[in-house]
Amino acid sequence: MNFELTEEQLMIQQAARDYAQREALKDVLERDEKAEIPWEHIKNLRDLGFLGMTVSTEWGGGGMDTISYVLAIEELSKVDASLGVIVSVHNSLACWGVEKFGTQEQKEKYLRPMATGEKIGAFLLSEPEAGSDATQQRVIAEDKGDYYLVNGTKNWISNAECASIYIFMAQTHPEKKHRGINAFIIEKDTPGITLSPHEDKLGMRSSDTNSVMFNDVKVPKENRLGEDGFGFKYAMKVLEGGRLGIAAQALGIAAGAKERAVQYSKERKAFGKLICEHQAIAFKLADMGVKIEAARNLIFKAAWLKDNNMPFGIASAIAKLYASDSAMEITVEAVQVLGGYGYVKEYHVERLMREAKLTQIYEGTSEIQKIIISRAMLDE
Ligand code: COS
Repeated sequence: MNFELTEEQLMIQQAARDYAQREALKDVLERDEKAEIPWEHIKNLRDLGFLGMTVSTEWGGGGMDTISYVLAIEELSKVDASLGVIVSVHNSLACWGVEKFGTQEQKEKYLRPMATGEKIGAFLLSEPEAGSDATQQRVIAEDKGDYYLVNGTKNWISNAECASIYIFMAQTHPEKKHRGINAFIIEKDTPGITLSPHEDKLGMRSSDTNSVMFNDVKVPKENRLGEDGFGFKYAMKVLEGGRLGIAAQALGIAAGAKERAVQYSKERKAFGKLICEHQAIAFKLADMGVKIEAARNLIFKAAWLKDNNMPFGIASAIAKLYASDSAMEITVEAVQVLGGYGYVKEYHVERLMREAKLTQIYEGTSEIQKIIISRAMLDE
């Protein structure tokens, strides 16, 4: 077992840290306030190679490993989890599945521009009545011979506005239930696709989240990903990697809050000494440090399994569950350490607390992760 990061991994970590601390931090409070898409940062992240970083060089991507990827997401999310999720959804939910299951033609047409970050991707699975129970797809893709006719609504779609390529799931054979679902890839500007205004969210406010409506959208047959009826499995496989990105995002949020709590506790005095010298505060910091270390190790293990082509779905569910629940606990405690200052925007920890909440919800709630983990245990 080797816990040392390689030189390349350290370089990527440093590049993400530098960008986050030097550039993203400057206007993060304004982005949170205005809830606007961070176009300038998206462009910069593309130029730095983070959008498409895990796609193989054969398709124009960065060819980086999953360890580098989680390190980058952690560093970005320490400062701004909205940037973390844009990078995560693009790499894990959009690029990875197309690279793994797409045809050569699909890769040439859609993966190549996503691999360089020229085009951003989004993943459309959730629907008003199909969230945790993703088998209940109501968006219909009617087989019309050489094309599919798609109708229905997707919601809670991250990157819906900033993306121009959509990977979406739809039901083709309702009688076959989840085995009738298909996955497709399509350009957002295809006639018949419209978006709702973006959601006004509690946190991750500059990451765009919208509903997407399909109204008689014609999708060519060759845009189906995988065999007929492979869509549900496609979504489940892709989410295994997505959850790892969200685990890293949660870790970043937690680590960002911990750093701020540690710093504050070394500056603030109460009862004649620094608050870090009070056991009540020091023990909170210790708990934060232990949870962060544990989360990081779970994430590294899942990433290592993925990089070594071993099954990583359960490890990724464990990492996401633990990292996101820990992020929630740690950010709440960080607000407590900062007291009144923790409750105002200028000190960042209240924003990190708002951001942490979403990591327990999207790409499979904490309860869904427990279903996955417990089923695997019972199957052993
Ligand atoms: N990889 C490949 N196939 C998988 C899979 C995985 N990780 N997980 C499940 N499947 C397959 C099963 O093998 C089964 O296939 P067959 O019927 O052909 O044997 C099929 O999918 C259905 O599996 P299962 O019966 O376990 O489905 P459930 O309805 O019980 O749901 C969970 C399984 C809970 C894991 C799934 O619904 C889930 O992940 N839900 C959360 C979805 C989510 O994350 N939503 C957020 C959207 S993105 S913001």
